[in-house]
Amino acid sequence: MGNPHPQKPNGNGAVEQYDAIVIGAGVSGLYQLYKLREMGLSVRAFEDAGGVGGTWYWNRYPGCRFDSESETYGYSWSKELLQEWDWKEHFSGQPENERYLNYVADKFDLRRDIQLNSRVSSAVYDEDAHQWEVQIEGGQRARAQFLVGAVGILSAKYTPPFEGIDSFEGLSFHTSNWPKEKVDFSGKRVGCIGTGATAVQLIPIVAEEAGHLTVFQRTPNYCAPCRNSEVSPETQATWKASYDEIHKRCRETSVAFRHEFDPRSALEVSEEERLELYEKLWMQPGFTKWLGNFHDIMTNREANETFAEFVRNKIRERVHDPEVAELLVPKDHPFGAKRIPLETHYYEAYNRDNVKLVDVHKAPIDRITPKGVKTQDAEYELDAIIYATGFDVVTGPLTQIDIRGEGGQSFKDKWANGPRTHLGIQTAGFPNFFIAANSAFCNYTVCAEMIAEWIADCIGHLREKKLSSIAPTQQAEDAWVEHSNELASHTLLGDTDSWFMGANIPGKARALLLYANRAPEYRKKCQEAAASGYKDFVLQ
Ligand code: N01
Repeated sequence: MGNPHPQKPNGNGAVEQYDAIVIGAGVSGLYQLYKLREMGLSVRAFEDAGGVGGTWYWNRYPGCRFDSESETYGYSWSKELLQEWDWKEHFSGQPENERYLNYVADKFDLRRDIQLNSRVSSAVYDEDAHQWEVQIEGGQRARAQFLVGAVGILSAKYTPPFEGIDSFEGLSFHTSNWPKEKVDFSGKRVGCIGTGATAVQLIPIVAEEAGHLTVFQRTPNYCAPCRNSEVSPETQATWKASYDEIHKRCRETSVAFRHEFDPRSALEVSEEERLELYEKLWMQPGFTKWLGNFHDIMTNREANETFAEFVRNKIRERVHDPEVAELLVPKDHPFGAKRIPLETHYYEAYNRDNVKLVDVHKAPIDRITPKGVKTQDAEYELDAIIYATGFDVVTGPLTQIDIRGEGGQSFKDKWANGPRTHLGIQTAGFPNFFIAANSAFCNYTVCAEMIAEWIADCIGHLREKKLSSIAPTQQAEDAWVEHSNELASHTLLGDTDSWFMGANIPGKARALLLYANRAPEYRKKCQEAAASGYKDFVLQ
């Protein structure tokens, strides 16, 4: 069953009826749509963007690429797809990633059930009918028994509410809403606000092109070399011959990457041995230096400090001006308590004559003026401002939709102090509403696939048993929140102001937004919940 004109929103007032509605056509949404359709459900995916791909549609800024190894980020669920797709780079760039997800949409004929340019504004649960009714901006309405929010965790962009922001006479961009056409910065005076993972990818490229680049940094990060390279035909062939093992490995490691923590403590080996490992890790691509490091760098401040200082010295070696280098060296938080930006020539950008680093921790941004950025001690005239200022993570993508559960309760109110779920997937009082986004600390696709499969199995169970709804019990949800907080308390994450803690948005409640357990443990808990016959859920 399908809408004959899925690209064209229907504004005629009729309410369309489906078995399931998926919000979002990114990595999670595409697979969820595929899974549910395979089970014979009529499904409609509503996607805000003008194309599929989610993150890889919106984030078109120069330098945007995976920080996961390409061979572990691609979907694992189709052997045919795995054999057909050639990754060009070890850390594939946005254009290729967007092409990949379009290829998937075409190969599995997903487009006929995806309606683009359709932003879901509200979703209301009808308790009598056990159905969700969603409204699309513009007035279109659709109903379904099951609603899946596949909206991602890093999709609600955040721009600080600087005074005067609309008065700027030059060009402005948020990195997560980057134009499709190439932006020409040549000869221009460009400002970049923010130095998170996004800015770290973008700065070296814009620095090469712009007449002048001013970087407004509030907090420096521990950035580690990405060491990206092209994939040779031999490596491609090896991957294709060993995808089963690659995916098996990803399912076994703590973080669902090919890396695994070293079981030794950083403090139990000699300094020489420690440095030898650090140098070895440093030379390797990707997150090895984080996720292949001594296990206790994430839990013990003293152990962490041994590697943090190693990274600080690497930064000092690369930046010529010692004052600039010291500004780029993080001292206020442990290594790994924020996501580690992977970089290519990031620190060298600050050795260029046309790049200036401005410390907006010391003198914060006061306002945006028609001519540029005014900090508390100077004004910077600019032709373009890039806001690399991040996202309202995990909660933002869902709370910006007016979701109403049993008794008309507001999802936004329920999540006002942080996410409240059981297993990260369902929330009490919102039956048949599933969250298909990987909010655990692990490789995005690997965990997102597992979650989409869990949701599909759960819906299959309901249909088989002829049940009309499922939602976790309040006790199960409370226990899950407590368990998540308990796990977080054994890490160094809570010590740091990061998006992991919701601390990047002024006024946002402080709570760990991701589930800090080992990926296999998380999978086991999800499997046990289903195997128990969903005993922690209310089934009707
Ligand atoms: O966002 P961020 P991001 N005045 O929140 C600054 C993923 N990702 O888009 O640190 C001045 O990390 C803010 O300063 P501070 C990845 O998971 C993946 O860079 O709050 N500055 C910070 O420097 C990543 O972690 C890839 O003091 C202000 C910056 O803006 C996540 O997305 C690539 C400010 C925001 O950094 C988010 O990264 C890119 C203000 N008022 C991103 N407000 C891959 O490689 C904010 N800032 C796959």
